[in-house]
Amino acid sequence: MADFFTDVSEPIRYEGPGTANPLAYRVYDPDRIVAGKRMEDHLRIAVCYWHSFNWPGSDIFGDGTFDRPWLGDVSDEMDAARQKMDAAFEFFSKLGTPYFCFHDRDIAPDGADYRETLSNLHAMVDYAAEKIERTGVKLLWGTANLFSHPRFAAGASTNPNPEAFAYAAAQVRHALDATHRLGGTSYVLWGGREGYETLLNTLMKREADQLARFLELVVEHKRKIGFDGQLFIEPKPQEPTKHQYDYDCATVHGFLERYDLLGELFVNIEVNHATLAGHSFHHEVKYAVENGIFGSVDANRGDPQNGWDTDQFPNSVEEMTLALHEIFGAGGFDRGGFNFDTKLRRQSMDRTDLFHGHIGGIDTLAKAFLVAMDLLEKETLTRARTDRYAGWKGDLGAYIMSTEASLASIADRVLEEGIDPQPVSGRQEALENLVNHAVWSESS
Ligand code: XUL
Ligand code: CO
Repeated sequence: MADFFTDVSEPIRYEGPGTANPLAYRVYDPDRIVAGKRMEDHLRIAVCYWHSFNWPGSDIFGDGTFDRPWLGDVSDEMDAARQKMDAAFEFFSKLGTPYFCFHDRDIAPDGADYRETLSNLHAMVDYAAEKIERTGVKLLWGTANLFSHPRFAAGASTNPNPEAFAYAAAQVRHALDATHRLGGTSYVLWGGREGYETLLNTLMKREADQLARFLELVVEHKRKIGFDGQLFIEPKPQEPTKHQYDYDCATVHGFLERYDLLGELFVNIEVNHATLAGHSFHHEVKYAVENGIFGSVDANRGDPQNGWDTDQFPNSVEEMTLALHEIFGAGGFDRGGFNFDTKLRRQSMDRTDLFHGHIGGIDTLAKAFLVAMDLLEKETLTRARTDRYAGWKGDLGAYIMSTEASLASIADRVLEEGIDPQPVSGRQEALENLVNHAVWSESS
């Protein structure tokens, strides 16, 4: 089997901040022990199949620009799928990261009918199982592509046609089985078409009921096959549809609560989806962690000057640090991890650019992780937060939260005790400085 990534002959290694080698990690040091655990086991980094190996660098105005020989000759689609998988596993191994993620259609082409599609999938899952065995690269999560084919133009589970629901159910059944077989630690549901283009033709409540029924069936199947991984919903407000039902973490949380699915499904938070929803990534992570629905992360970044999903490689230590502070402050990942749902710019056409993108993103993440762990160890933000709410631990705070209190009894206490609250500083700038000091001084 010929190598595709010939500029890189060995796995990318940690060489430390002083190295001049652009194809080395300066911060990501898989074996470094942080808080009693290897960095690799904390971060659980995955490479995504779709942007890195399926996409030729095309956009809505132009053709593919990338040098991707495995996408070239598709006279035999299964041969092409095997070549693509050879390239993918070569890349995963050379990058030296532990996990990958895939959609069913990323690894196996559609057939003439569903029977053939399924047999393609099974053959490619067998091929992937061999690769996993041989390389030691593991599966973080699998998912089903329920958005590319025209049959899903009006949605998958939320489609007005129950046949589309059934087809989507069949795909998820087999994608979940494949994930289980390949030892995946979780499974993702991203509802790219689970939304509407116009309300003029949409029964919104009916579509929500269908989506909930779909999720119920997935949860039931997960139990039936003994898959002990976690199920994740990936929120995104819009794109490709005008409005998606899994808008953001709070919306997904409300939905899970309404349909009695809390504890069964968690969220996979993508940085650029958070910003499209008008939030910061930090906000989405904090909401999920504090409400018990946090699961996993799709690491990337958007461009603040445009309003679409640019899926760029993360390069802001600060943006990542604040979110990682919440994740690792709450104990880190269970079955999730950091999946690089990232794509190169269309002009980054060389195969080696794929290494540069991932190496920079992974070092950014590793640096943010070290800064977050430093902030946590020194309790810089956690102590400031606890102190700010300390009053609630006192007599008045406890009384208000107890069932003894009423609006009238609280009002009486204000009069009797002469309660006269004095405003205190929120210390925002002081805290911002402390975060910056940690970013600047963390010595990796
Ligand atoms: C789309 C997106 C997807 C999901 C998996 O914006 O993020 O690639 O991560 O379907
Ligand atoms: Co994603």
